Amino acid sequence: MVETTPANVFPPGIKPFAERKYPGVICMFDVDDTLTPPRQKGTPEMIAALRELRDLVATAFVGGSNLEKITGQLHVEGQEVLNSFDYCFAENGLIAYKLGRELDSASFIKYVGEENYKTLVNFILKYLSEVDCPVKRGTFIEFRNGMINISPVGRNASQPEREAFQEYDKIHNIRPKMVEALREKFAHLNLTYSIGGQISFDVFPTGWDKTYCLRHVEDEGFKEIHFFGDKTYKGGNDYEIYTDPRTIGHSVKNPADTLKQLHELFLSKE
Ligand code: M1P
Repeated sequence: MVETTPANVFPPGIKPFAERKYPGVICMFDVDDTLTPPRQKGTPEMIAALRELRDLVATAFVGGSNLEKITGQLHVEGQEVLNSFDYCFAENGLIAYKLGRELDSASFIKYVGEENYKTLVNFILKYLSEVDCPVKRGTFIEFRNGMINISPVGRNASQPEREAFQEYDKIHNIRPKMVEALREKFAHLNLTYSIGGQISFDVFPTGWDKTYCLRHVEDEGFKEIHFFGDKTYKGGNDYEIYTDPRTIGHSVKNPADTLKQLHELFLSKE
């Protein structure tokens, strides 16, 4: 059931934002290659650091993936991911939780309409049938709430198959070429194409990038919104939120670098 949060109801043991060491500060994190290796689980060290951080500032993750994948990556035994962060944002914030309660969201299919969507899917499937890559697996289009995700190799690819595709794509530019074709053919739909991972790209209405999640934290009046991400370069899926005037952007190389920067900024100041 979708509920809006009329008031802050903090779970037992979680301090209200105003009682944390840095009230008015929130740290938001991309997931893949910022908190965890791509599509893999976070280390115990990272999970412990995030728990410690939550005592000092408000915390959030903002991933492009769907909620199931992200919670799988951040899950630790005996701890519900939705209760481990103050805000949880999947699909760029189109799926949103605050203090474990689901917030209202918009939908990709309602935005584009069924007829346009069918035309888009048919074009994509035809295009992919003519693309060559080292192997092909299943689930070439993943339909999500706030976006679709398109993968030429297929989302069922194993880890070695993912890596092989990524290397192949660096040489053959399968994804950039496909994005160009879609951009040209579907200009009227006002969509954004974002290559955020190893084997796929996301497609969503323009403006529904990671800055979308910022509307969910507006009512708290945070004075500093720190965002940490690895794909902060133009064209990367962290670029818009990293450069947004409402955030203080931190570009990281990998999860180890995120930990290093967190220690410099907040944790070692304890
Ligand atoms: O979080 C970054 C991206 O992670 C996945 O990409 P890939 O499977 O290509 O590595 C996807 O979930 C994608 O939507 C997401 O943006």
